[in-house]
Amino acid sequence: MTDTPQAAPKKLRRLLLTGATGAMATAIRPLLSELADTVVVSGRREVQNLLPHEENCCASLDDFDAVNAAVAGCDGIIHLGGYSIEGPFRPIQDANIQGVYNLYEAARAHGHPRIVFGSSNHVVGFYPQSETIDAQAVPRPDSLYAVSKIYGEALARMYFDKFGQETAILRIGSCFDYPKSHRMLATWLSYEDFVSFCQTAFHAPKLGCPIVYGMSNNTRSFWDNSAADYLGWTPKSNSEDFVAQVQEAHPNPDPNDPLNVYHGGTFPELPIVTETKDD
Ligand code: 15L
Repeated sequence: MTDTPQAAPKKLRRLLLTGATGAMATAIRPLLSELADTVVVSGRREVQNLLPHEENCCASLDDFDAVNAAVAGCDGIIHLGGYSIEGPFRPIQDANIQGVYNLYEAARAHGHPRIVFGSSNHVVGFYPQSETIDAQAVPRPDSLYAVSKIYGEALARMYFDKFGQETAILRIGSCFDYPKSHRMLATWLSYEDFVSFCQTAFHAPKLGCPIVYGMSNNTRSFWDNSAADYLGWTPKSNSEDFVAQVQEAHPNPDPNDPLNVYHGGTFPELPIVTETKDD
């Protein structure tokens, strides 16, 4: 019996990773050599310890010229840049409103490379964990940060409808090395599954502009991704492998703790931050 030769996984030529100095990007960077020959790592600061497949490109998202230069020549973009937690409005506005507009304008100027837009589960953060929702559910943002992500999702949709710019909108759950709470047994997304999602998004025959919840193949979940089955993404990790570890760390979860009440965990209870350090 002869082995059937396996087709080599498809690769991009030049992939842009924004937010490259952030924790999630730092964790996935080594895996991105599977996706592209060259990865342009972009953030406000230079990335230290460049890997052999990487090139540095400093760009603050609110600086169009810098973003435009980073996007030039790329055939795919993973957008993890921006303000990724709740905070004062001004920096959220600079990075997640102006910045995302700059990114889409640059993509329009450079041939519409496919984009994986890192949105957040917090756009539906006010839903109770007792309710399972799909991508059609009306957003219930739990923070200014989440509202800015809804803007990004809407912008992606508008660029798709107007210009055919394809984007995979990934409402990332909790992308860490392992689930750290009972909530994360539902929201956890492994690094490997994130990267396999990007691979799928870049090479699906037809991408469109789907909204997908960024979670692994968790047995427990409060999100339904069946509308995106056409993409053929099959996440492989399952948080169930970490149940004992989570239970040991958090033996008696309080059912009234917001962490165990809302999809967004503690975010619904966070205050509005009205001041920045510059004020
Ligand atoms: C997010 O959107 C944050 O960027 C991340 O720090 C986590 O809080 C994550 O959501 C989560 O909900 O676990």
